[in-house]
Amino acid sequence: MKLLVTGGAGFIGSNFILYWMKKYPQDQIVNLDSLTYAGNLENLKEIEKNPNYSFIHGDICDLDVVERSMVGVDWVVHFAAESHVDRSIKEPSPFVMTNVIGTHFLLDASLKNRVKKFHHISTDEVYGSLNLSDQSKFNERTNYNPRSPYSASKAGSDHLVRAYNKTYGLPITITNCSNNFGPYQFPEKFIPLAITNILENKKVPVYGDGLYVRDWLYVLDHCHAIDLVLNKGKVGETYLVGGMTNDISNLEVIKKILKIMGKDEGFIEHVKDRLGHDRRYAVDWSKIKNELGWRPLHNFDEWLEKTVEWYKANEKWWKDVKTGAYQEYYKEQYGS
Ligand code: NAD
Ligand code: TDX
Repeated sequence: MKLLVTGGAGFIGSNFILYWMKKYPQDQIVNLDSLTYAGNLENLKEIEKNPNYSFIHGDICDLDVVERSMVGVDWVVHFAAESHVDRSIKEPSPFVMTNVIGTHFLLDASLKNRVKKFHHISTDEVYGSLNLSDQSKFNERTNYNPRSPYSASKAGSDHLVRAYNKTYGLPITITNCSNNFGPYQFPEKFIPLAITNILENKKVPVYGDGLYVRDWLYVLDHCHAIDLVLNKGKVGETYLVGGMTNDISNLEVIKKILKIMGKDEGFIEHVKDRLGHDRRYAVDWSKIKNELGWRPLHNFDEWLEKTVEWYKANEKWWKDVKTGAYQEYYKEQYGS
């Protein structure tokens, strides 16, 4: 089996490649990644010399590269995206280019090369925002209601993927997953930003009142869900993936991190809110549980602690990415 993984140098993509090569060592993986600020080949050091792994440095918006990457490919697993909501608010264009146009090019090439499966990695954010007072959760029948340029571009990509199935019969599956955390997450996302700031003795910026709710899932549980959908999922279907049963606010998350790291709440700094900030995400993951037997195997508190340990043990990894361009981004986003 030969897999083309797009965006395999990013957070979830690199965890997926490491997971897959351990579990299915006979498979070949081609990793197509343009190495934006979020792509880091350091994540894949332990498998870079494996003869079943190869890397193509290229953009999914470059049709020639995409065509070249598809040769002999059985399955496409599509992670490549611009993924940070705050960046999408400042500059939406790269989001539309990569997430919509890039996905479109991949779909065309997949059709032309008769790939046997195209799995698209998407997000729960396409469903919009729930109320805090509400007990409801997103499910596969929830209407799309994206509210940021990031989620709108992901919604556009989801619609294209489904359209290629309905119109041309491309064998697709989609997973819409909640917020992931774990090793190799770029430290501009909330959890790794918090951990690395505290390690640097800096305050943690919390947007607005901090009562926003996210559904958190350890990254390997997401990889396992994708594995099950690829191997057992029904063609044409969408599966929602989430990790929580009870709501947890950003303030509660940061308080847990501070407790794990032995610091007091003086590290919390409330800052200006994100524009259009989605209040609450909650995911009903009963379809993938009932149909494919998936459930999260990593407990949030335990794996949050292990994630803190990972960032402590891998200081060089995150210090190397928190350099020049990161500092500029940080200053612009949060002020000095
Ligand atoms: P990431 O930002 O860490 O990594 C994205 C990767 O894609 C990087 O390696 C980057 O270099 C690459 N890339 C970006 N533009 C590209 C292009 N034009 N051509 C080729 N490669 C390109 O993102 P992530 O957090 O690992 O997310 C991966 C996927 O999962 C995305 O599609 C995202 O929407 C989705 N997702 C993420 C989360 C989350 O919590 N992080 C949750 C649900 C879904
Ligand atoms: O400095 C911060 N302060 C803060 O309060 C940052 C960066 C975030 N936050 C808040 C905003 C959100 O309510 O924390 C929450 C999580 O923020 P992010 O880590 O930026 O994630 P989110 O916006 O929820 O989107 C993430 O989950 C779904 C990923 O980035 C997406 O790629 C994924 O699709």
